[in-house]
Amino acid sequence: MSTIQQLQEQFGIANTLTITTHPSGWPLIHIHNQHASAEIHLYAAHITHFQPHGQEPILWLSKQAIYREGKALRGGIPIIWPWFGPHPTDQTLPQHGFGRNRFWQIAQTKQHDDGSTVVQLVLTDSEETHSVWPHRFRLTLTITVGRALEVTLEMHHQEDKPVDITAALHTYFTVADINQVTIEGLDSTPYLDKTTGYTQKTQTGEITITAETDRVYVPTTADCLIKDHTLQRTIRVSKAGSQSTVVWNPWQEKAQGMGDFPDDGYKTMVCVETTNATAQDTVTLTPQATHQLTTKISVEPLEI
Ligand code: TA6
Repeated sequence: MSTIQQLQEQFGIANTLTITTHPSGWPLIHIHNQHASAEIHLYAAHITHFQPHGQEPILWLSKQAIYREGKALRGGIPIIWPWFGPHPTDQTLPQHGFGRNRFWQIAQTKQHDDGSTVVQLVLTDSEETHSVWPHRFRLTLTITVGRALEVTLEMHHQEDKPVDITAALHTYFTVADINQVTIEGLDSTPYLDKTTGYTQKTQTGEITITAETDRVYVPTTADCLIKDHTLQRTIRVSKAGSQSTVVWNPWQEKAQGMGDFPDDGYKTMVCVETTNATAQDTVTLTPQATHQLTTKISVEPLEI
């Protein structure tokens, strides 16, 4: 791997993008432009921070996140790929695939005339990934940091036979007080309730979180609005290339059971995930095909 100095020389952007060593020893990209600040680890292509100027941070990152190779960071935007949840046939393989616990490489960085900054990271197959998933691929994550944060996961299948993919941009959002949050955009949408053994239900009205919540809404391509009545702001989550949305909060007991999650952390976070997560919305990549999964995150004033 290149040294931090080499990465900085090759990819740094004066007054905007620097690459330093995080206390974990891993390379960390810092962006500070006219619109926002952001931080991105090369480990897992993990965006751990996004904050438009004048706003509280948008992404939630656990104070107890574990920075250890092979383990996913708790918070930010884990890249779930090429399977969502448990592996469909082999329970010995890690939950949520392997995109979120490998080092990625920087392909390019650039500055746009509108003041936004782009970072492109790649992960390709290797002998090591073949031991977990025997397929050839190229993943490209394009991150645009402007007034909004736009993240596109492009998956290029490099084989002669089709392959099935489920995936997620498993975004953890910061909220001031989960009791003062409503999530709009999924009214009348069917969902699978993972807390009751994947039973099929239908959403009525807005979502409020008052207990463990783990739902796959499918089908939906709608924007979600996370309305934070304490911070008086709305986070809009728009998406493309996605037919499902996952809403997750572990609540008290599950939070206590996770070593990398503060006991009271569930009060200040909620995941609203841009996904293709079920048999119903699995993406089948034909030979040499490409699929893009995009999430766009922006902040608006709260309108009730
Ligand atoms: O997306 C929701 C979910 O699949 C939940 O079921 C919950 O387990 C969460 O992701 C976190 O999973 P992780 O493997 O990161 O602990």
